[in-house]
Amino acid sequence: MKNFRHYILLFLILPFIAFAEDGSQLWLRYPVNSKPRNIVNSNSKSPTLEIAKKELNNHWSGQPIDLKIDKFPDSFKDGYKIISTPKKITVLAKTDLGLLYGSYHLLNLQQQKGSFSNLNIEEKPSYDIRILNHWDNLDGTIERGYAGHSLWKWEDLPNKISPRCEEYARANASVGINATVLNNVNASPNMLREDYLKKVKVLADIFRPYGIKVYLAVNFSSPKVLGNTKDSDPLNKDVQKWWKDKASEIYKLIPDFGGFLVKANSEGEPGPQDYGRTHADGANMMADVLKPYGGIVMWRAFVYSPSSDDRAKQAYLEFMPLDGKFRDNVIIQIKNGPVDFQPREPFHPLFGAMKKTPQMVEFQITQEYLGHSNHLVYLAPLFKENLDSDTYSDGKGSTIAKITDGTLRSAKFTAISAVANIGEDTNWTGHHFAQSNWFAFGRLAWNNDLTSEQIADEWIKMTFTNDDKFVTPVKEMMLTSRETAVDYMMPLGLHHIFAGGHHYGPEPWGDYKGTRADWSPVYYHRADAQGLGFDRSKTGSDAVSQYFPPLNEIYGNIKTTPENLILWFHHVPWDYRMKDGKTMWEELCYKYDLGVHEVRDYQKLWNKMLPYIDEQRFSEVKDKLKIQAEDAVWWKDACLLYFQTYSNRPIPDNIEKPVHK
Ligand code: GCW
Repeated sequence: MKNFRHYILLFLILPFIAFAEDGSQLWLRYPVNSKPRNIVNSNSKSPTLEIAKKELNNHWSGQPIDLKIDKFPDSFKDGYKIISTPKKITVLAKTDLGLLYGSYHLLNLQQQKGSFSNLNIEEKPSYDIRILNHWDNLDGTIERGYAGHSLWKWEDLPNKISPRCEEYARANASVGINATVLNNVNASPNMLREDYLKKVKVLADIFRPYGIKVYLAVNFSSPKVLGNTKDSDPLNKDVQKWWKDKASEIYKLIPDFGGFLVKANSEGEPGPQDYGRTHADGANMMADVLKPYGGIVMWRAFVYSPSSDDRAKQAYLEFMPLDGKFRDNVIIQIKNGPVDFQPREPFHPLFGAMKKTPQMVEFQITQEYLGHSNHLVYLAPLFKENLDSDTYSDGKGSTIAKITDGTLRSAKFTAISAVANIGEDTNWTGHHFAQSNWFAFGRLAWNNDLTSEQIADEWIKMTFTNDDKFVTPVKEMMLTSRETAVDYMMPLGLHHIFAGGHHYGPEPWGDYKGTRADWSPVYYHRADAQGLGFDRSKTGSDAVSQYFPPLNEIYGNIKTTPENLILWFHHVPWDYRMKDGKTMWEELCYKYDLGVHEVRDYQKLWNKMLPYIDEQRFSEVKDKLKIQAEDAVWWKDACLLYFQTYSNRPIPDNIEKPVHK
């Protein structure tokens, strides 16, 4: 009898479990066939193909599908073709993974209510390696993670495996992400201990059928710490042997291991410079041990020091002399901007400048500097702004996209990376809309020609609804949201005026000159009685000279610098006339105020959306928007009241007066 009651209870709650609207399903809300169909034919058999078949048999409601391996040139990579008639669909690819990607393409189209009777699609990825960087620590915490603890339960592995690991792989495969760095670039040497490698192997085995290769961030001092070598000098034979043996140990466990990501001589991490060696000496030593197995080294260019006159210049100064000195399985991983994932930065001047060294972009999906998981900020416009930036390195049209995807310079392999925003929160990313940033990175890594709008459109339809009354306004909100965040945080090229080490709220008054001048907000905004902004022109730090002509001239001249970067490159007088006739001070007030109003508009817009979606996600987003609106006012008040102590000018009358004192 008791059992019977349990059954009744289960029956009653089942629909709620199946349709839980807590965001855990991400964009993978494919309809479930009441029983699996048998609609897929294929001339190949592999765990990857089995996944493709299962997905289609469970979720596809259209015509029968043939999945076929076919002959394509090597350049087709993980690409696929989809051809259809009203009676049948054929997916063709060079590899099983290509067929899996083609299958997800169909399911995604179905979600967007596309038509399938006359398809003629050909897709191939822009980049070979489409990689997430997790900043996950071995103790389960995540550096700059705002969605709970790490998905990797190191203490449970290798014996107990969370089902979320496979769900993670599936979500990534559905957007074409094919690689992951499991651990923080501030890497613990323990990551390379034998017991941890056995745990890593288990994850690699789960990810493999989904086409995802595992990489590890490694600590440069690992040989000394783990192997008791005298030092970790890359030219020390014992050190080289230690790495060689370690590589062999790794590849025995994980034959398709991807390689190493290295943060060296950056923010206190060890590196080759500790022994008077260069980044190239360090990177090449690792590249040599990985080479026999096909592994690569992603060597980060994120370096700066308190002694530098302008942090934005240092990576260029350190890396340019090394151009052409790296092995061919090394790629330099460069943050999109020269300082640090700010709401807006110009592109990093190293892009295009190292002509003999492959380069890849590092974006940050986790919103370290964009309101953590509290603010709705859709990042595709930021990613696109960077990828579409023309560096002029090889003449007009030398965009970062073309430099990094091999179009402009032939490359042995190409890659693109981003710091993940994923954690064990039910909805994976903390904010429901932060899922769109994971999705957007994957989509752009697959096709860097897509527009932010296309990606938002896909994501909204897959994640929420196809109803135009929802799609159109919400898309508009997403597309403007990055500029809105810039407006209420750091308009006109202001940067790094965040509070403390957490980088959440404003602290333009922050002055850590006694300890680290280069972490002080005052170092970046340089407000004084004359004006505001960092002079990086010839009269200042001359960072502009690191850009190719004509950009060095354009950025070097206050008149031609785009106004959205004017305070990045110039110390601008408070009464300087902006293009719209306002003074710089008035423009600053106006931008902060605009940001606040924009968030309030999002609140009003969102309030009307309940009829189109579920109550749970509606109210969770609503609550987050409330925080964002309050934070926007906090930013505006803090920054305007502080800068006013230098400008000595009134806040214009048509602008909402600070509510804070
Ligand atoms: O953005 C800064 C972060 C650090 C981070 C570092 C880096 C992993 O504040 O937390 O460390 O950059 O990218 O190495």
